Amino acid sequence: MNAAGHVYDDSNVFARIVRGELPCDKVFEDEHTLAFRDIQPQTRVHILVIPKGRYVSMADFSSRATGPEIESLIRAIGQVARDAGIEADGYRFLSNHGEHAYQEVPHFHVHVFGGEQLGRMIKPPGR
Ligand code: DGP
Repeated sequence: MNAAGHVYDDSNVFARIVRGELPCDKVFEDEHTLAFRDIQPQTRVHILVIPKGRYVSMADFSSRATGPEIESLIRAIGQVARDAGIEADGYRFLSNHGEHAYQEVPHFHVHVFGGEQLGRMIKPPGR
């Protein structure tokens, strides 16, 4: 358990990508951050931006990450959107945190969606 009370699972798929044990379609990398295409894209452009550090979720990252790690991740989101050519028409970035948001991979990640009309914000099931 880390200082924020989160248990990081080193066998999660993004940990394995960061360690180079699994391949990814990389679009950006610097000292702190990696970005690659989602394996099951939900929009024409669907990129995942992740810290290289061992952070479970937004709660963990926002409470424990260093300033340079946070700056790198935020700048990377903007950079991958620019590089993917989706800045002018617009894009959406979001992060699923925990059970209510259906977070599947327990390594903090930000989705970047674009390349088409995205519609309005997602409605919860049944509403
Ligand atoms: P979330 O539900 O927010 O935890 O989203 C997890 C995303 O990760 C989902 O869109 C599919 C993607 N994903 C899962 N496994 C892999 C993988 O091995 N490679 C890549 N590139 N993406 C993956």
